[in-house]
Amino acid sequence: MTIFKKIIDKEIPADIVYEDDQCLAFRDINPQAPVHVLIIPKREIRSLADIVETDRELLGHLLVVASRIAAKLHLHDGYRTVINCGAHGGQTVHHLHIHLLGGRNLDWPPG
Ligand code: D5M
Repeated sequence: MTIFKKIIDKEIPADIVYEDDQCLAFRDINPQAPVHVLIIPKREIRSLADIVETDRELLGHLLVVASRIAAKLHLHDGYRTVINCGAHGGQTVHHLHIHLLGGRNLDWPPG
């Protein structure tokens, strides 16, 4: 079980900004920008490498939610969404999550 599953189950606290039956969004504990939110499916999926065709609707929903949260948090000048996958992608928590970063000018390319 990952730390994110414990957040979903409300066993440990998080600064939740959005929740519905399929997903949860909360502020990253180690923010890399003024706004740094993680959007996660409630169903346990390890990474983007583990998704299957039937996850299509859920993944689309996560992106719709990311867009809505960005608007709600006034990221009118833009923002970035990132999915780290596996060791080379820098994934440290093995529960699929979308990073939503904004509130400053973000560098490109990432390190
Ligand atoms: O990103 C995993 C992210 O998860 C990383 O930015 C820290 C964040 N994190 C880890 N534990 C917590 C808790 N308890 N609350 C909020 N955020 C957390 P990755 O893409 O896997 O490197």
